[in-house]
Amino acid sequence: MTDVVNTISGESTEHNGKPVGPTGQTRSGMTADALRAAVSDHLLYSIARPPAVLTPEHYYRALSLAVRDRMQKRWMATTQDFLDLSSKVTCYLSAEFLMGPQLGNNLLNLGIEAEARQAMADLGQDLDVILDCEGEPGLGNGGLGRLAACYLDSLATLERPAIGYGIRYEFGIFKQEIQDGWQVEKTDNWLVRGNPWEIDKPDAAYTVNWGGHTETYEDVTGKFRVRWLPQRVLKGVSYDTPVQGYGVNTCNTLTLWSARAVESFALDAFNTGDFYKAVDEEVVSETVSKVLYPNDEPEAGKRLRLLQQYFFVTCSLQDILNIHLLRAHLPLSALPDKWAIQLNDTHPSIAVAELMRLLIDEHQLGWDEAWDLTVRTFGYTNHTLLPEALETWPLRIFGEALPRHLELIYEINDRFLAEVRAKFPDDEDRIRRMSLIGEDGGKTVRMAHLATVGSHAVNGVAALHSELLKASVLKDFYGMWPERFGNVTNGVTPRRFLALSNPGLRELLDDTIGTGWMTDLERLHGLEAFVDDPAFRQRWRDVKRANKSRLAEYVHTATGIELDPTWMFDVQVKRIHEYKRQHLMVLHIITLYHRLKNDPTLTIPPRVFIFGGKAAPGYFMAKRIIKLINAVGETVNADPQVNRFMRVVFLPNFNVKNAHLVYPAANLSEQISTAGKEASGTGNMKFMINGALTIGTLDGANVEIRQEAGAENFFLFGLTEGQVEKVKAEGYRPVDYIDADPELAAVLELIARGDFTHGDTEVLRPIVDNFVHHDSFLALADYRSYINCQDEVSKVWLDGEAWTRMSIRNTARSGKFSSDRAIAEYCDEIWGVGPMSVDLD
Ligand code: 26Q
Repeated sequence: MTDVVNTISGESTEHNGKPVGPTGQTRSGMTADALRAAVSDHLLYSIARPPAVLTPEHYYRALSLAVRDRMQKRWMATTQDFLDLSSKVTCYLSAEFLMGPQLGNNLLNLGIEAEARQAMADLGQDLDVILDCEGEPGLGNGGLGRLAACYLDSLATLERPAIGYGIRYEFGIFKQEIQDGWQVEKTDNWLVRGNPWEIDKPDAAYTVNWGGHTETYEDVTGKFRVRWLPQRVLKGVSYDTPVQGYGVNTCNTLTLWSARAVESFALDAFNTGDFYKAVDEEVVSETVSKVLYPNDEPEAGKRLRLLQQYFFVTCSLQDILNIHLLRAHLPLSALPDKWAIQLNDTHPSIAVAELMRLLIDEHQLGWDEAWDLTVRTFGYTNHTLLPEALETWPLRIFGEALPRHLELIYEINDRFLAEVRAKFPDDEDRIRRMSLIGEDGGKTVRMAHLATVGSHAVNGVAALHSELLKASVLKDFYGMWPERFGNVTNGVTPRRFLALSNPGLRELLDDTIGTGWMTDLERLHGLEAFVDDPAFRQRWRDVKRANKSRLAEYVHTATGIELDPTWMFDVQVKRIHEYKRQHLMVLHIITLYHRLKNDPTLTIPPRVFIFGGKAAPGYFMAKRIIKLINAVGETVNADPQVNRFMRVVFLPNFNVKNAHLVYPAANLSEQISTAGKEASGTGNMKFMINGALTIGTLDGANVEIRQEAGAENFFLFGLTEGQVEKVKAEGYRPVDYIDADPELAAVLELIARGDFTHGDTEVLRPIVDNFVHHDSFLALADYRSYINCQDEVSKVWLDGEAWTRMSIRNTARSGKFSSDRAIAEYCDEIWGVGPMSVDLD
């Protein structure tokens, strides 16, 4: 490798004798030559390793830095534009952003994939190997965190000015290993190998107060004011990551806050000679952004979680106000005209009280004006109806941590309840139901109520979910302000979940309908014209087959299990939860096992059952379900009588990176939650876009998926939400279903007598007991309908041509589920944020 280095700029002007363009091109040039020179430069100046020791990992970092350089001008131009221009900006506040690997996505969005491949080849490297070096920042639990990431991609692609605000957890969601069939959690120290995408801004720091008490005082004008005297002070520093839109100059920002000790605090201790107290202080402060909490944790109601939420919310709001005042010195009264702040579930809902505090205590606004600005600025998206998942904080914990906020919440509540009384006189029961303070058990602060009262728009994430929201958990609020309630059905980005992860299908689409689908997914409808074209159907099948081989290879490496890519790939990947009913899918597997064992002459269309997903470490039943899957898998896979027809795989550590291999390889997508429990689901959309057929209940976005696909292209089973409620109200008795269905009884008996656990009858007893005595999510009530539906699936699978037609139609009709459509709806109906095209000059 020989580079000619320009002695003034320090950048290569020549590489292996070839010119790379004018000086400066190594930072921004988009040709293969410029990229190659840029990577060489970074290997020398940023990675600082001699050629003899370079590994693909080093090339990964050098290429990533070169790609980041290429976003820099766009990034700064975008940022400068929204400071200069009067465009309204969306701020998406989310405790989680599950971004996934960045390199491939950034190459795609910048339009330089081929150039990068060539550049790396010139350097003797395979781009795919380089891409595989990237780990993933696991800064989210699942759907909600990934949705935030898809929305950032769409906001940038639609040229909407936006900032994502969240937490830079030092440890993301744990890494899952499977040992002896059990989930084992390993810490995810994702930052150890550095993060080439972020830029730290130590100068952009905000103070965060905590604990202590409040006092009143008279200000210079004689006005009565409140002062918060905190017990602890720390600060948040920002780490910014560029979010490049596809095919546009817009490059937005993801700002993640990291907690630090306040220097002056540490210094005080140091000066008095107590060096160790100073260090201690630092250690305690830095724990705030240390670790992401798993959902479904019984222990999640921890003080530290509240501190995390307050920490990132106050830093974000201070940043917003700071930028606002910088923007041509706008008055605070213009806040709602220049900013739309969206609360991703209740996790950032303390923002309602915090903005009030900042406006009143720090910026001296009066209550009425502050409240008006607050409500007009915030929107709230709800992601769950499960009562146990609705966030509440014990009043004592809340008041000790945020004494000023508790006062503000009392005041908000008093004024709000007065409004309720005016509209619904003599209805004290309604007052109790709607109060921001819950009185059932110990007193609590109800965060969903706070978010609803403090926002001008409240939405659910699928049509059914938004209806149920209005009819159940937020019913009284809907009665109060019907105009606030709406729906925005979730979407997923077609860049990552089609173009990037399914290059075979991408090429077929480009050849068939052109490339416009990437930013206008409705154009997939153009595929309908090719459903009857046998050559096209053959290519469709070839793509799917290749994707299945790719996944099979990965499964073999990860688990040692061999898969035949001609078999049906039947997949359920998502967090493990009883309401999602992974155990219902296991009952189907055991049913087939039982049939095959009882009838040696029986043949069935061969299937691979693939599971993936993490269980919250403290969720007992979810961890048993993983054990159940692996126990059944071990038995099935080892039995020559059945393994000719079925295999069971538990794919360890399901995450965004390996999801890229999973969705494109699926024939059948399992979306089998109890109706009324899954707010939307987004995996269901990723499968559909990639041509899988869905077997599902009428839950979440499945309802709309079926509407779009057509009932004849969707395998429907199970009780509806209304029927579920009715069965429960009438007193659900799982044993009645067992007594009425000998096959179900036999299946449960196989588990109970230890057929999958080497005769051990204890390991899976909690699962059997749960089925028989509780079954809170009505798996047994839906069992027969599910099994019959699966038998129908197998029948259709036998007709390969019919299946292919249905598969094509599913993709062709999946356009609605693009996050571009969802973001356009948020922008038009909630945020009032229009496009701002960014000019590089
Ligand atoms: C709360 C308190 C303390 C600790 C953790 C949490 C916590 C963290 C994450 C609670 C919930 C979550 C994540 C929820 C989530 O992912 N919900 C899913 O959101 C998707 C996007 O809208 C929907 O498609 C899914 O239906 C919904 O389950």
